Amino acid sequence: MNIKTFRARTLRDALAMVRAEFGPQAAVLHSREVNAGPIARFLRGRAVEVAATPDRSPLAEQAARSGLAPNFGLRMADRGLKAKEALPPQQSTIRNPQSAITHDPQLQVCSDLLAADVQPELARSLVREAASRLSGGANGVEHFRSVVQGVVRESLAVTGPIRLGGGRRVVALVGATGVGKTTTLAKLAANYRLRDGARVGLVTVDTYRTAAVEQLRTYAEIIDLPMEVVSTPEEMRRAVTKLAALDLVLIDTAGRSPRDGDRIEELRTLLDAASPDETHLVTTVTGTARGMRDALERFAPVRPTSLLLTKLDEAPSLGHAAAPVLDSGLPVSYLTDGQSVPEDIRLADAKSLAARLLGEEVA
Ligand SMILES: Nc1nc2c(ncn2[C@@H]2O[C@H](COP(=O)(O)OP(=O)(O)OP(=O)(O)O)[C@@H](O)[C@H]2O)c(=O)[nH]1
Ligand SMILES: [Mg+2]
Repeated sequence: MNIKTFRARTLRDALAMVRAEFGPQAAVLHSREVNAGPIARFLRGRAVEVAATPDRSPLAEQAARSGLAPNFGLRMADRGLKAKEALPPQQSTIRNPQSAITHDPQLQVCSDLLAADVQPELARSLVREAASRLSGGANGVEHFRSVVQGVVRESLAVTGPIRLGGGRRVVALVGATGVGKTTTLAKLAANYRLRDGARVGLVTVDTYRTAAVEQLRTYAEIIDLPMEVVSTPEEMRRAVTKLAALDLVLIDTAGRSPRDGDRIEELRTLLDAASPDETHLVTTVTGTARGMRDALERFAPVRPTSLLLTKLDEAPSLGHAAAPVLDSGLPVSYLTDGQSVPEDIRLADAKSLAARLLGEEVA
């Protein structure tokens, strides 16, 4: 399916662009207001984004005619696109997100993906791939949705739990400031110590903000774990050697701004001295797709082996995270969904994560 996004100051202008490019048969799959906040609107002006396709299926058209999808699947030729007629007055206020209601499985699922903030390129390739697997067509929207989910599941790797038993395991958490590294590390430490009875030690390289060291020390004391504070590669080597008899050594690091190249280099040198078996890039899903891609790119020098997604409880939808997660090529390790230690952490499960990345609510 060919889908393109058009951006203009008003919905009317965006629809005119759709029509100019795709002709009168175009179907609008999704629209949303961008710069919705007052500040963004003040700085950049109001803007509307419309995703449309020139591919019209008879079913979508039928749905549009039946009034099921008065805005989406709109056959623009019928309305002549004379602004006011093309859009009933109540549609001048666009809710965000919106999804079409059509009877065409491909259009419906695509529209739902866009409404869930899945990036248009990804939505398009998922729908295309799913359609190519169904030579006889989909048996309804839910069937098509499950095939799309299957496509995502296949390209979504998960790590499984940190496995102990083959000698001491060294696991480092890295990531931007405030994403939840220390809290997550405490959750992992508490679970491995209290639930599995593993011998766990902590190392922190959080040297230039004593408050952060104290945060980890408090957890170390509550859970009753040895903790080392290091500031140089040499100290890191010594600390890891000192904790050699343990089952699991968890390394907390100071948040680095993804833009701070020097500090990432410093972090790389420190971590190299510990030779971690696993390096989890901790990323919050409360930000934007661009922020996630940025973090992935900037932290590449520390060679993360997995992605650990935090603050799922604060994100209304994970659709925006689908493209960066899948494009990263990294398996996902854990998901966190709250501030409580040790409860709010779960092992990533490919099936439910795939569903959530496509914007579905999973209990
Ligand atoms: N809602 C929610 N909050 C979380 C989650 N994980 C961590 N937090 C909160 O996010 C804030 C920052 O957490 P930290 O663990 O200190 O983050 P950090 O990455 O160690 O931060 P720096 O060391 O400053 O880089 C704290 O208020 C945590 O309670 C989560 O899964 N959900
Ligand atoms: Mg921290």
